[in-house]
Amino acid sequence: MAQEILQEMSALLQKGKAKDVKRLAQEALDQGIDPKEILNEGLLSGMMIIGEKFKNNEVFVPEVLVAARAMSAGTKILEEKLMEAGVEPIGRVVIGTVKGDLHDIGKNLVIMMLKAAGFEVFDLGVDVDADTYIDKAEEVNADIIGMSSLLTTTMPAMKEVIDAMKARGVREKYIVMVGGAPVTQAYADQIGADIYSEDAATAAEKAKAAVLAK
Ligand code: B1M
Repeated sequence: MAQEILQEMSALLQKGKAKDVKRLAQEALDQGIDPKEILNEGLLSGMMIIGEKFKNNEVFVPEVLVAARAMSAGTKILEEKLMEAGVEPIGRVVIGTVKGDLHDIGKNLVIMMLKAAGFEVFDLGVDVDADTYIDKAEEVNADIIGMSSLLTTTMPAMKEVIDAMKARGVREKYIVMVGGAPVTQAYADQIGADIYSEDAATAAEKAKAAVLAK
């Protein structure tokens, strides 16, 4: 019975049916299913499938965004119960698109995959300057600072953040993760970032591996 409702939830999430996912999440809670099981088997499992399909070009941005909305709808229903159940995040990520850059679709996909992987995520939005990243990371005791850049002209802003971290003496406190269409592993190495990934699913995998290895 529990497996049936969770499988249905996962399938509906993959189709982006937010209202149905929300309804089933409530039904599952009402049936007494553990919120952690609902999160893992009903929501995250569906999102991971979408993430893999996106990586393999089997689905595209619109499908991922509607699935993300459906996941948020389900997660909201579970949030309170999950807090009560004491589900600890695996780590905290402060993330934003760098100064001068307004592109946020890719960043939002990365956020979704990070949440799906169990991270607590603090989204700073777009056009984020160095001090804002660092101040927030200090405030929430983050593990990772994530930066997205879509323009060749804004890529240097990533290095400015790393330089500001060094100047404030906090570079070693945080794992620095970078990405965005023009960013490459070579560029990430050049500016001294810790993690580069070319897509959202890999970003979440690498982030998880990095905090677990910490
Ligand atoms: Co812009 N734009 N844009 N744009 N735009 C590009 C990036 C461009 C390549 C288009 C082109 O000319 N072919 C070009 C950049 C050229 C360059 O620098 N080499 C460009 C330009 C020039 C501009 C403007 C300057 C145009 C103008 O005004 N003359 C302007 C700049 C505004 C600014 O930022 N200051 C501009 C504006 C815009 C819109 C506002 C219209 C809109 C953005 C809407 C929004 O984001 N809310 C827009 C869009 C949509 C694009 C394109 C078409 C699509 C970008 C996108 O969302 N891709 C883009 C062309 C293209 O890429 N084909 C383009 C889908 C997204 C899922 O992929 O963001 O790469 P992506 O994210 C991936 C990975 O990169 C990775 O994971 C994601 C998912 O797999 N990833 C990370 C991303 N961030 C990561 C962070 C990580 C890890 C992985 O760790 C922290």
